[in-house]
Amino acid sequence: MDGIRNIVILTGAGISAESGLRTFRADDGLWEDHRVEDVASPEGFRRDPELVQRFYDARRANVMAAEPNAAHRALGRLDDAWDGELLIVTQNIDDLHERGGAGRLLHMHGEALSAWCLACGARHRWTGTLLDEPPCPTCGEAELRPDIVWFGEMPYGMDRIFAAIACADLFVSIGTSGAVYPAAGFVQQAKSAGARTLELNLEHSQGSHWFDESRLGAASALVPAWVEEMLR
Ligand code: BV8
Repeated sequence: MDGIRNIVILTGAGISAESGLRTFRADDGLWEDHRVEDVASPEGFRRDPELVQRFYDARRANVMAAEPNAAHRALGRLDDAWDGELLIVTQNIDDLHERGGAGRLLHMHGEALSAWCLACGARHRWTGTLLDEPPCPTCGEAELRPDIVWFGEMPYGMDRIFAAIACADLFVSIGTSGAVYPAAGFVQQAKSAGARTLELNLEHSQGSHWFDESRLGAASALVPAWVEEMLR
């Protein structure tokens, strides 16, 4: 794709599905077992913190047991080799992009392997559990919550994301249903910034009509092929 210097890539649960991490809206999706507002909202956390801590302790254990797949590794190769601007914006809370070699990465919905202290505001890499209310390593208070952006909360890094989209030549969306905002609105912003838009997904997403091109299939096949094209 000639004339492309600045790339923004948005990823969702679909890119980690082949690593064994459940997506949200599939028949066996995460939201099948839990009402979103019960486990992924500040209100739900106030109402039943044990339910929420148990939910994310299980997600954290699943993330640590998972391995990056060919799609994560291909984006790691692109990140190494691409000498233009590149930003991978992920909605995923897993660390498979990092383990796949990506560095120019932003977790807009937080990270499973991070705990946030509500008493002192410190954030800590966390691989254990939070259900047992461990003390904060900085202030000692037992006020740690998952460092996750819940519904109704402001996503992380919005300024950096909007700035990257404003000067993007190419916007690529991988493995996302386009159901959750503000992420689902990025393709429109990219389009109005004059960027070319490409979707790589198992099926058409809710925002498919905004993309110049949609390639349907598994991320582990589509992403390495697309990266090959970009680095040719
Ligand atoms: C906010 C962390 C104010 C938790 C998550 C405008 C209109 C309507 C509603 C709103 C609006 N603006 C805001 C809202 C409210 C709300 C929202 O969007 N509600 C929806 C339900 C309508 N948004 C918010 O509350 C956001 N905050 O708005 O704050 C604000 C806004 C702007 C600026 C300032 C302030 C916060 C939302 C974040 C919530 N936290 N995650 C956790 O992970 O537990 S969202 C969570 O759900 C994910 O992070 C992700 O974002 C979303 C799930 O979507 P996907 O990742 O796409 O997964 P899904 O299962 O849906 O789809 C998978 C896709 O992959 C499918 O298409 C499938 O075909 C494909 N696939 C499957 N396998 C493969 C594959 N593709 C390729 N290969 C495969 N193998």
